[in-house]
Order: sequence, then C-alpha cells, then structure tokens
Amino acid sequence: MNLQTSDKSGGASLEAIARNGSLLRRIAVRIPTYLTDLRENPAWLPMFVLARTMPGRRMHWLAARRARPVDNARDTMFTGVEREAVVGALRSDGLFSGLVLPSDIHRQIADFARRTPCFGNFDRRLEFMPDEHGQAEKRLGRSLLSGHYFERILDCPAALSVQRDPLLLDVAAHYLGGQAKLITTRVWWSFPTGKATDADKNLASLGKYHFDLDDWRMLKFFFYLVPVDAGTGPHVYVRGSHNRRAIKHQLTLLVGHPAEEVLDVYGQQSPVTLIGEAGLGFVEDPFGFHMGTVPARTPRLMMEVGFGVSRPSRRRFHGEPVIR
Ligand SMILES: O=C(O)CCC(=O)C(=O)O
Repeated sequence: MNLQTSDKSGGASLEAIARNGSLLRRIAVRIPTYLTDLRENPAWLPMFVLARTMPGRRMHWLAARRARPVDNARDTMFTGVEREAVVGALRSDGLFSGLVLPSDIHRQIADFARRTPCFGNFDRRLEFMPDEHGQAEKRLGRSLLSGHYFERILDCPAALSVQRDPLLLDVAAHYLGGQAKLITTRVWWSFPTGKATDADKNLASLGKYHFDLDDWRMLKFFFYLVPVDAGTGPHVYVRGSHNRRAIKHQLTLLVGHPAEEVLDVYGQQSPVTLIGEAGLGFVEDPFGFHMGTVPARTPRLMMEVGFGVSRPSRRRFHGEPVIR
C-alpha cells in the first residue's frame, strides 16, 4: 500500500492526501467486520492475510484432496458438457462460459422471481415487487440497485435442481479438490438506477474490478435468467488474473481496484464481457478480477451457486442461504 503524500515538486499534494484519506477510510470501515470474522472463526485470520498472496495460495492448493467419482454424474441437466473441458478452461483462464440452462428451468426460476418480493440493497427492510422497482424507489426514498431473494429462493424447485446438479459439484471437486462443498445459492436482480452511491455499488459488487477473498479456494457458477446485452449490466471477468498476480495486488488490503490499474497489469485484451441469452451459464475462479456492471437500460436477473473448501463465515453473506 502506498501512503506517500508528496507530489513531484516535493510539496504535499492535496489530491494525494484526499486519495489516501479515502483509502484509509475504506479500510477503517471494514475493521469491525474483520473483528467479527475473527471472533466467529479464528482460522479466518491466516486465510485473510495469506490467501491474497500467490505463495500462500499455492501452499494451500497442495492440500487439495483427490476428487471422488460422482455416482450420478450422468443425471446432469448440462448435457454435452465435458467436466475435463470445464476444469481445463478454469485452470488456464479462470473462466468457462459454455453452460446453458434448459429453457424450462430458467423460465421457472424467472417466473418465481417475478411473482416474489425481493429485498433491496441486501436490506430486509427494503422489500418490494421487482416490477414495482420505480415506485419502490420513490416510496422508500432511495435508489435500489439490487433485489435479493435470500432464503426465499429455496421455495423454487427449479433453483434447487440447479444447485443440486451433479456436474456443478463434480467440476468444483476436480478444480478445488475433494474438500469442495456447496456454500451458497443466490438469485438477485440488478436494476438500472441513476442514483446509486459508490457504497451501494461496492456492496452489490458492481462497477469495480475486485477479487473475492472469502475462502482459500472458491468457485462460482453464474446463470443469466433474462437475456443480457451491453445495457443489462453484463458480468466481466479478467481472464488469467486468477493465477498471475502483480505484487501490488497481493500486498493490498483492498479487494477492489480501478479498471486502468487492473488492465495495465493483466492486459487490455484480458477482460471477457459475458453477454448472452437467458440460460447462459459460466463458471469462474473468483480470485481472478471480475465485476458486475450497473445495468444502463434493463434489469438483470442472475443466479449464483458458490463452492468453497472451508467452513463459511455466516457474516460474509447477506441473508442468502449458507450451506454448512
Ligand atoms: O453481479 C455480478 O455480476 C458480480 C457478482 C460478483 O462480483 C460476486 O459475486 O463476487
């Protein structure tokens, strides 16, 4: 972390002071959260300190156990997808984008979402119907960037069938090791809104490249439940950034970094913007830099099924079902 506050002329640069002040503020606001994580699970501390460094991660990967064969591997809804191809792409690029949900499955989840109230900005007090987003912003007097279903999604059998699909665990076990376990399942909207603050965007993981640091090794499957184009807030992944890290991105306390800084290091050609029809699925190693973008025109409905290797901290999640 660079806390230098002098400009080229040797004098104090007000801009640098402001920048570093805001950096310190961003770190300071997270301290209570870090202390809660530590109290809940002391094993969180070595992960938090070392899992951002390549040597620390490589050491931990050595403990990956062999994956056990999955008995019901053929019962997958993702017919024609070879597990080896998925794992190979994850190892080289950190991303595989050739999954497609059957149309009855993504339609059933989207229908469920359209008729079920969601919670705005991860806050259970901000409950609204997704098709009343504009009225809800007026009624609640604030911008609503996201709408989550939390545990309500467990009432949707089609979502559960995606969560339980044997291909997902098989890929996770062959990529993360035999310790791989399902951690979380979430379905949420990202809404176009002109008024979102930077804090809202940070909370929703939108608009800023970041890497996830909730476990030593993680994998996230994402599925679009509506068609996603450039105006629907597509997800972006920086190919290859999961296994190559600039020192400044290993020794940083912050997971979010400006786009120019990330692209200067990993290459202007490295971001992949995921655009496609309803049902498009992709899986990524979220240690690689990634972000959602704020929808400019149309709301995006998305599902995530996440895997990890350690006991998840309940606090890290925002109400979505955490499977222990
Ligand atoms: O909404 C998105 O596309 C990004 C989600 C994300 O960054 C995350 O789950 O870590």
